[in-house]
Order: sequence, then C-alpha cells, then structure tokens
Amino acid sequence: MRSILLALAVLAGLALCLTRALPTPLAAPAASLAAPAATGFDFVPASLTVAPGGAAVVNLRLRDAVDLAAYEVQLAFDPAIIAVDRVDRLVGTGNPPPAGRTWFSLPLSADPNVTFTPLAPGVIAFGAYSYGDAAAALDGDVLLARLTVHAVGTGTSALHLNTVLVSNPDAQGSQPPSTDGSVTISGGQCVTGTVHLQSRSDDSGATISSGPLTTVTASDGRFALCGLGPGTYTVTASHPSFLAQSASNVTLSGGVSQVSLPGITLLGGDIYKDQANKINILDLITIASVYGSLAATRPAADINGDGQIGLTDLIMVGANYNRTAQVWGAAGLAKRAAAEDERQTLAQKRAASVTLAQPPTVKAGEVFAVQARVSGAVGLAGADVSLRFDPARLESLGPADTGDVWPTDGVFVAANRVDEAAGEAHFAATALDSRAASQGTMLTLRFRARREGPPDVRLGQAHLVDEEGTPLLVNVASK
Ligand SMILES: [Ca+2]
Repeated sequence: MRSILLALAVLAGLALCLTRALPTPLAAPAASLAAPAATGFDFVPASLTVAPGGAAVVNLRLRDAVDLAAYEVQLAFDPAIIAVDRVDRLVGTGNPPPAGRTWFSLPLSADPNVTFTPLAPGVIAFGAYSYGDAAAALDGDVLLARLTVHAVGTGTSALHLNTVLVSNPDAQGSQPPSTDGSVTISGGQCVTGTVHLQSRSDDSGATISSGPLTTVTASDGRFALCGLGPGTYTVTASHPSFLAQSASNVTLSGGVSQVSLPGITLLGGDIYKDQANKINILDLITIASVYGSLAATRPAADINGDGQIGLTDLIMVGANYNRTAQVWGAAGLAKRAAAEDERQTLAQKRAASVTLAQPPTVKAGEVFAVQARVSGAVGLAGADVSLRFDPARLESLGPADTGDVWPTDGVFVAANRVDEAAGEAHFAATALDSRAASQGTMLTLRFRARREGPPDVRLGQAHLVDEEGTPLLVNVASK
C-alpha cells in the first residue's frame, strides 16, 4: 500500500510539473477528497521598501500547513516596478533538511539559473514537490521559497498569487487563500557598503538587514539598504554558509542621504546554523557527511558556490574553526587579508611536491606501509588525496592513518575510505584553525601483499589548498 501511495505522490509531482508551463489555472482538486487544510499563503516580510535600482529578498510562506508534500503558485507583480531575478526553494532545505522526504524545485531544470517559469510579463510560476515517507510531509508554518527581486521603476507593486495548489503525499490537493505582499521602490536614506564572501568570486546573495528592511548584495558585493529615516540602526550582513557580521550604532541624521559602512568579508564555514552562531564540530560533521557530493545534496555546504562540496568548502570550516559571529569590519579581517595576499604570492612561487614512499618490492604475505608525503607546501591547510592499487596484487588493511604533517589534535578527516574492489583509497583532511607543516607525511596506508613483486601503489590525485582554499601548485612524483 505504501508503495502505491508513493507512486501517487510522485505522479502528483509530475502532474504539477507538466502543468507548470500553462498560463491557465492549475487543475482544481477533486471535491470528494479530504484535502489538507492550511490557513493560507503570505509573504515575509509582508511589505518592504527598496531604493531605486536596489534589490531585496522576500519569502513565500504557507501558514498552518498539514501534510504538505507539494505546492505550485502563479505569482503576479507589476513588471514596470520590479523584476524577479530568481526563486530559491526553501521548503525541504532546512538545517538539517527534514528526513524522510526528498524535495525538488519546480520547474525542474539542470540549469541552476532557471528557477521559475515566466508565463507573461509580470506573471511567473514556481513550486516544489517531494517524495518519500508520507509521515514526513510538512506541518505548521513552512517557508516555501525565497524571491530575489530588483527595482526597475518606482512605486508599489503588489505580490499577488493568481493561482495556488498544495498537495499532500496522497495527491489530495487544495487551494488555500493567499494574502498579497508588496514591494515599494522609493528614495529615503540609505546605508551602503560592500560585503565580500570568503572563497567566492561572486559576492551576490548576502542579506543585509536592519529591522524589517532587507536587501541583498550584487555580484560585486555592493548593497544599498534604503528606506530608512533619521535614527540609529543595527545593520547585519548574513549568508546561509557564512558567519554574520553586525554594525551597531549606525546613525542617520536628518539631511544626510547616505551613510557608507566599511567593506567587509564574511568568513565561510557556518553551514549548520544553530544557537551557537559559531563554526564548530557540527559544521565539520555536516560537511563530512556530504563531502564529495553535488551542491544540491546540501546547498549550504557548497560554501564557495562552485556546485560541488569539496576541499575548498572543507578548508573554510577548518580554517575558521571556533570563530563566532563578528562585529562589522573586525580589525583582524583586514590583517588576515593582507597576510593572505602574501601567502598566496608565496604559494604561487613555490610548488609543493607530493611523493609516495613504498618498498621497491614485497614478498607474498608481507605487511607493509605506503606513505603519501608532501614537501615545500607553504601555507598547507587541507588536502584531498587518492591512491590507486591493484587489488589482485594487494589487500588493503583498512583506512589511512593520519600523518605528522597535520597539527597534533588539530586535524579533521572528512573522507577516509578504501574501495577494495576498485583499488582506490581516498583521504581528505583539514587543519583546524591553524596550518599544517609544509613538509611531512599526510597519510599512511597499510597493505598485505598477495604475491611477490613491486607493490606499485600510485597517486591518483593530490589537491592541496591553503587556509583560503587557494590551490597550491603541486608536482607529483610517483615514487
Ligand atoms: Ca564548493
């Protein structure tokens, strides 16, 4: 029975998917079905003000959802006043994501920039669906999506849902009411500045907020938080994968149109948002659990935004380990950036060498070790190394031991696996809030020879990075 219900739920998702491009209202639910109830859709914040040319984010919410497994809406707005840049799914992406169901965005697209379906000027469709354990469908107030909009004119545009449809896991649909939101484009006083995101080349998507006002950074990190009146404000810059920074006592006096804050860099690695507001063991465990996956598995874990959860992301957590949310423009950051420039220059000048140390030949039954060593790795903070061996020739005696290049009690191993059948060992580690030594042993693997001869273990790949995730140049020698 469960499998039939699952199939129905998947079909419901597909049906939503197929109807998404049609500008006609979505199929009405069958009246005889016991539809899931919900108080209705609304926008959070309900209204917001954006400066001319500025951008902002607003969330779509479903209040008092019951067994929510899918939804789709058509949103209407005034295209002379605002444009919608993207719609990011929030439902099913919590920290941690809800267990038991897998959520997908509608429209389904391999292109991460396709986040909604344009139906007409000022009308778009989007949604999400899920499959999995029916008991894990969502209840209560659910944030469904984050809309990024930017100003194209002035005035007030309503955010109005033309049509809505929600479904439970049994494909029973309903059409809860909705409350309009609004976006006003107007002048007023502004706080401006630049927020960079550590390890990212694109600084867009950081949220700048003060009280009910929010905006987001452009790709060069610039923002203008407008619509403020004279007064004293706290301004906070935040991002799902980064430590927030806050400036208190930002004062706007009458007659001043704009106050500029110093440029800042948010530190990456705060993937698992908890009360601690600190990069800690929860972040390390989170990234280890999805290490090597595509970003879609856990979007917040793709700190540098390259679509993969890899060494650069791991190193952000390691390098910023134990750091907490910061005061805006904390003095240490500027120094860190200057030191980083110097280190990068050094790293580019000198290539590190990675070598494997192994006996030239072994006897059948002999137990021996193979070490992956590094030298000349100035600024080394993390490594992702794979070794290959012939499983017909060698039997692995287990995952790697961590070598002496890592700080004592200051290393976290995110991946340490041996695939005996494939003849591959994979190891990834980061130093915690410190650097590794520039030379030493990264890892040691032990084998038992199945027959006499050279063990012939080879280096598959060796990626080394510094504390900023910048790759070190690596020369590889196989012996
Ligand atoms: Ca990444």
